[in-house]
Amino acid sequence: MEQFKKDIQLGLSNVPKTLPSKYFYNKKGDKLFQEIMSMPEYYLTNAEFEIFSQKTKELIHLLNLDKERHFELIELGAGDGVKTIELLKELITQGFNFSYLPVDISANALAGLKEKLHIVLPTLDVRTKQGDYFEVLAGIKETKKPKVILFLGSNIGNMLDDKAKSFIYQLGKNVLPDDKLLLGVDLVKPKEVVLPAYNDKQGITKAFNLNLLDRINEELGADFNLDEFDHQPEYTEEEGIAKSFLVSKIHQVVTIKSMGKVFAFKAGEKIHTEISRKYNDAILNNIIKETDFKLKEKLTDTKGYFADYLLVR
Ligand code: AVJ
Repeated sequence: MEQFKKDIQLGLSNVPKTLPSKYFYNKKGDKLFQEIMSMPEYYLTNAEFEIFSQKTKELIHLLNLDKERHFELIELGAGDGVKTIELLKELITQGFNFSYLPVDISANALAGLKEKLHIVLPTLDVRTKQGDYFEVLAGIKETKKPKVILFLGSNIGNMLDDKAKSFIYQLGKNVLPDDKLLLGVDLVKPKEVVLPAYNDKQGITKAFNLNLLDRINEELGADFNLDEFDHQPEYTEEEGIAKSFLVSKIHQVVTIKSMGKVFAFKAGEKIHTEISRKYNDAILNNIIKETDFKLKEKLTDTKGYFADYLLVR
């Protein structure tokens, strides 16, 4: 709560104003994101699901795992696990000896996932881990078991490249030298495909973005009028970064009671709430160049929208 307050205070004092995208994911935000993932415009989910369901055997082959040795399959930000279940099923069918460790900040999401896995894959050893990714990884490094880390869904895309660099570097510090990383990323492509994914006709993405203000209202006692803000996505293929903004429709002043602060918004003033980075080999190579990870292989969907990169050292 205190951190939330600090981050909001800092973001709204910035010029231009910003708010951190990590705060999208409260209970309502989790639900809205689930809805986003099933919209026709949000091609990312289907594209990565296609890779996991159609190229499962190839993926397992690339991972080059030892059937005789128990390993840990760790998923950072596991969410609903729909894609991963395709992989889990095939690993079980092929007789691999492993545990699945979904890691998430949301205890809610983990409980739902565990319940689902218990029904669809009752023999699977599932050990949910709630908390910060690095804390969790540091805690399981000691097991000395071989590890495969999954970081899917282009979740890394919410980080600026410098942040992504230190994230992957940190990841490397928290696993053993032979451990593998499977990184799912959305690929750079024309705006005709990308923009609708962040600006759907039903307005779900808009509601997702506005929910941030609603959360500040509820948790910090603010009086944002959600009707007075618009949702605005931006993207150019040249830059390769989708950006989401909330735009104040009018000149207005918002009070955040628990902070004892007021913030003024000019008509047309934007709050930057999210980046969704898109990638290609060159962008990713630049990100990992100062880490000891290398791109080993990539699997893409038939449309070439999305890629799962295998990174090894
Ligand atoms: C969960 C970060 C991959 O950036 O595409 C979806 C979040 N935001 N629609 C993305 C999101 C708006 C999503 N990630």
